[in-house]
This record gives sequence, C-alpha cells and structure tokens, in this order.
Amino acid sequence: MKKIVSFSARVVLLTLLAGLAFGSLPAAADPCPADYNGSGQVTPEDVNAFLRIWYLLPKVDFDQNGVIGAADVTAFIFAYGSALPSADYNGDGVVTSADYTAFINDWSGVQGSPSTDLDGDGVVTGDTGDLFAFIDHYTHGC
Ligand SMILES: [Ca+2]
Ligand SMILES: [Ca+2]
Ligand SMILES: [Ca+2]
Repeated sequence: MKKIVSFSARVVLLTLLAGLAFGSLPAAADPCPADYNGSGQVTPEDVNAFLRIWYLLPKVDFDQNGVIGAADVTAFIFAYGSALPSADYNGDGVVTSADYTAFINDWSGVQGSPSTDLDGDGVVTGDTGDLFAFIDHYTHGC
C-alpha cells in the first residue's frame, strides 16, 4: 500500500515538474466560468455545452452520491453484470451492451468536460445552484 502511495506521489510531482517545464500549469487568473467550452468568447454555444453536461449528470451519477467518479462506473458494471433494471441505461426495456456503451460514453463525456460545480459546494448532480451560478455569470459577464 505504502509503495502505491509513494508511486502516485511521484507521478504527481513529475506531472507538476512537466507542467513547469512546458508552462502548461493553470493560469493564475480565473478563467471566465461562463466560457464553458473554453473558446475565449461567451456565446450561446456555452449555454448548450453547459446544459448538455448538466442534464447528463443525474443519469451518469449512478450511485447517486452527487459526484461523478470511478465509483459510478463500478456501480454501473455491478448492475449491468447482474442485469438489474437500473442498468437499462437507454431505457429500451432490456439490458444489453448498448446500455454499457451509452453509459460509458456519457460518463467519459462528463469526465472530459469542465466541472459544472460553479457554486463550489462539491455537488454537481441536479444542482440548480450550479445552473443559477452559470446563468448569473452568463448574463452579467465575468
Ligand atoms: Ca456518483
Ligand atoms: Ca437498454
Ligand atoms: Ca454545485
């Protein structure tokens, strides 16, 4: 166990050093939260991108703990392996590999997107506070 911890600590350190060397560490200045797709401009595209992820969150939060993580994949795979009705992700009445593919696609999409936790409470699933925070940034500028 100790070995694993020190190994991941080393990976973190190396990542930080690589970031320093190539100047890819996050900028000190806060990016505009309303520029959700990171295009440098705040447009209706940002609303679409934010809402697309925001609506996916309750589906992807399979263990319903409010956060998206590896535990959701574990919970889904358990339900899928046991052919539980909850694993019918696409809602067609049967549990098939299409449900697995759809879930993994959505989960990966959420994981690869910027956080929607704009009110910073750590909760993302169905959090209207995040939605209101986004709308506030969008309408009032950053
Ligand atoms: Ca979860
Ligand atoms: Ca299905
Ligand atoms: Ca939140």
